[in-house]
Amino acid sequence: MTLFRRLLGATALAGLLAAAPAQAQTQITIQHPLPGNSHYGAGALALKEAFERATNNRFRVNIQRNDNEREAIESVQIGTIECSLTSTGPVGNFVPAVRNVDVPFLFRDYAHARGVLDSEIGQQLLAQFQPRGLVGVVWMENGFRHLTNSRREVSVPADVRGMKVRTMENPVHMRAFSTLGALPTPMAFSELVPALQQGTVDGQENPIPVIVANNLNQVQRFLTLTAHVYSPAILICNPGALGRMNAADRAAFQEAARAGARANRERVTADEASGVEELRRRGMAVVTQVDTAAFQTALAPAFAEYERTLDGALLRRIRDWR
Ligand code: EAX
Repeated sequence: MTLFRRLLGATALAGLLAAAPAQAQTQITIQHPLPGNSHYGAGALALKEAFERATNNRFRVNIQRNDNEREAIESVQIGTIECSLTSTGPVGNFVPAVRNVDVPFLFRDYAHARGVLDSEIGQQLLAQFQPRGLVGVVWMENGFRHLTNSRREVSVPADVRGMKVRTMENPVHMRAFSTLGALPTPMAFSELVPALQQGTVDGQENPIPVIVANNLNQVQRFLTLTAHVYSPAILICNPGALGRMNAADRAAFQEAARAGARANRERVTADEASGVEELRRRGMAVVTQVDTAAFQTALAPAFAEYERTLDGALLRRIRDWR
């Protein structure tokens, strides 16, 4: 075959390949409310890298910031985005059973919380998402929440009396703060900083990783290490989006989500180790001597209500988990 014919053949083939569309990547959008340089950012990025690698880039994971968690979950429900990485803050409004893990002082420490959520208890809660048109893919972590405010040092329940405290859109948390005599004001995270700047609220509560990542030291003077509630996070996805994956890709996505959860928890652990010192360095007055027993005693009426209105048996099972 002459050189000319061979060149002609090669050009035609190149032309054919160029014309053939590159296999379209399937886009998966994950929204979360925090900066990229955060414990949520770390989790989402690890998931992205693991899933794109496992699928040879047949899938592309787009990570977007949306600091209105309820809105993001609604978008997952209607399918305008595929997934949301969110705290359980507003999740109980979609899957009521999740409110059980929002009870203050329910978890003793990180090992207890992570153990329960990774156990059958956590899996049974995830299974409750399907009937609500959502998929609970994996538990991630926000962290133990602490109170900050701009008015005074807080170390006992009486110190929060009459204080306007921003809470998440979460009736369990709101009940706790009203029981302490504070004035809980529920709002999305997107509204928090303006509300603190304008004095609409005096205080708020969040884990150290969130306070550090969002520079809340710039709008809050006092930090009290109340650790009053463990704040789980969760990756929630649209059933249709996951249903369109073949079995191997679905398994790869689940494995990537687990890798994301590991990276997220590692970041929380790291932020917990350095965050309080970092906030002191940024000028916050940190109260470490907190009368936790007094807060638990003051919350007794709320605990009694949770036993009645939530799943009392599940709460006991979680408390007894070892
Ligand atoms: O999930 O709303 C909140 O205070 C949450 O902790 C924050 O959005 C991270």
